[in-house]
Amino acid sequence: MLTMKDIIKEGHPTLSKKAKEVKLPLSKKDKKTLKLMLEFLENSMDPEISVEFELRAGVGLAAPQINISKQMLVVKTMDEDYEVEHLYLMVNPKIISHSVKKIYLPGGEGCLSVDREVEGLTPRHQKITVRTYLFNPETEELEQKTIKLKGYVGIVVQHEIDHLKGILFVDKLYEELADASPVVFKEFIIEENDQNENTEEM
Ligand code: UDB
Ligand code: ZN
Repeated sequence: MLTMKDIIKEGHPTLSKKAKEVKLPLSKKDKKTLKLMLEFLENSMDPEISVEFELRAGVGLAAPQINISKQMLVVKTMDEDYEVEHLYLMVNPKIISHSVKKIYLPGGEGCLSVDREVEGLTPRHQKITVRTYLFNPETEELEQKTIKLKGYVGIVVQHEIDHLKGILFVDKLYEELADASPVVFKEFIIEENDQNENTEEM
């Protein structure tokens, strides 16, 4: 299994390099890497395993972060309404179009490869269209797809694709973003209106 020791940190040259395109069909090793990356995200979200191995709760991981300079990434997260789970094991992803409108995480981003508190906001496209191969870890099938993503999940995918280009979120920090909107999470709204706590509708 992967632990935080396997994740390289800011300053490591691999994090600043453009990752290489993956040759298809996928090798056994590349399939193994994708599955290991998914297992890390799952372990990091498991209440017991994450505590035992001191894993930070990860929503996305790119292969360069485990010092494999190839265009592979895994994302596993909910959308901002906690309604749909998004699971993507991407190979050779490319953003083929995006909205002009920008968004950002109001608390700023973090990164599994950045071990310090960083202040500042990172602008992201509100909507992206990604042309990619998607790997199914159960069937081991690889399928070329074009997927449209928006909001929080779109931010996570843009953060991971940046890793494939050798870019860290700390390279794109702004004190304020006048031309972008904050992503609003459902949970945050409920907490701010505590007279409505525990109401089912809304
Ligand atoms: C993360 N996790 O995995 F909304 F249960 C971040 C870290 C850096 C804080 C571990 C995260 O945001 N977890 C999270 C978020 C929730 C609910 C929840 C857990 N990444 C991935 C990364 O570094 N990939 O390279 C950083 C994110 C910041 C913006 C997008 C990715
Ligand atoms: Zn990151």
